Amino acid sequence: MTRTGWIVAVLGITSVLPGCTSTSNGSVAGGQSSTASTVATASRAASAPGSRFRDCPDCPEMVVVPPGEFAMGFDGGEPQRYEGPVRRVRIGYAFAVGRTEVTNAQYRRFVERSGHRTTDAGCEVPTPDRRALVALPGTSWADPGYGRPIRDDEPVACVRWSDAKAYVSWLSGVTGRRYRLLTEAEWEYAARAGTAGQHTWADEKDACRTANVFDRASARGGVSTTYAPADCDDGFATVAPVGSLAPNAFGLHDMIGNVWEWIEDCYEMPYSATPADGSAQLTRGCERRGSRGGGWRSVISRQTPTFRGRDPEALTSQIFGFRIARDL
Ligand SMILES: [Ca+2]
Repeated sequence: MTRTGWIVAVLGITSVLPGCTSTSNGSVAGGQSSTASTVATASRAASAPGSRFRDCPDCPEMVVVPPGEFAMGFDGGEPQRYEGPVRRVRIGYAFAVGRTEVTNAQYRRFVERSGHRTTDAGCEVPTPDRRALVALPGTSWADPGYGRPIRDDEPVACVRWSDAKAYVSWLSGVTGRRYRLLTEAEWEYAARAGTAGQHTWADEKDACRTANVFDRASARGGVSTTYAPADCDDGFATVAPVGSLAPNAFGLHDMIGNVWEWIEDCYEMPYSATPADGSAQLTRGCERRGSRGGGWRSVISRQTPTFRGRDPEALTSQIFGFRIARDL
């Protein structure tokens, strides 16, 4: 695991944020002025790596991620799931990434205010013998089949790719800012936060410091699967409230683990003419969309920055949610 110098440089940066954007401690910076000087100041502050902001009191908290270059992918992977070839990607712009996955409270607000219609097809959960997945009638984002009520601060789950797209479209409308899903390259860049190689940790025993995975806590809590738990203990048997574990070097929580995160790209394997500038691949393999990062019930070998989930847009799964990005 290696880190580049500029990542060290962004750590610990705090900022005063622009206009009526609220800061991470909940206060409101600036007044109502719209003078040119205020806007310029705002523009500089908003692009400082590590800055946190919200575009409204109820909006997801965002973190500014710096431009950079990285080696994307891994020269290996499961059969039929090659994660390479490793390719150089240069993201020449700063952008903002949700500090956490989108929460149940945030998603509920969207549904209530927009009137968005969600699916009633049932959410995919494991069968009792854990050997298959079925859409369980009556389950939905409001009841993902945990056997208990959801918490507001848990990541929303059981959302389709199209639900995630509807959310960012709605949020863009209410804030006047361009919210969107992360591209596959942006997601991997943000998840790596300067780390290189197949994993974001040097040793599996360290995975649970930053990632809620299928682990000893899961086994202790009665979650059974057909694979062995990770050799660590994150303290959460199932889904965890967002931000419960340590952030990565960009200040982002749960990039690995907790819930899988829908991304913008269509799934093409292996990478071929995939853009190398951070933009999305939207022309090939669009019968499936990408999902990244693993989840609380997933095998540890898939909890990497390079493993590439691929699923139909209409899939709803108990372990699938999303994270958002915003242009600066
Ligand atoms: Ca866990």
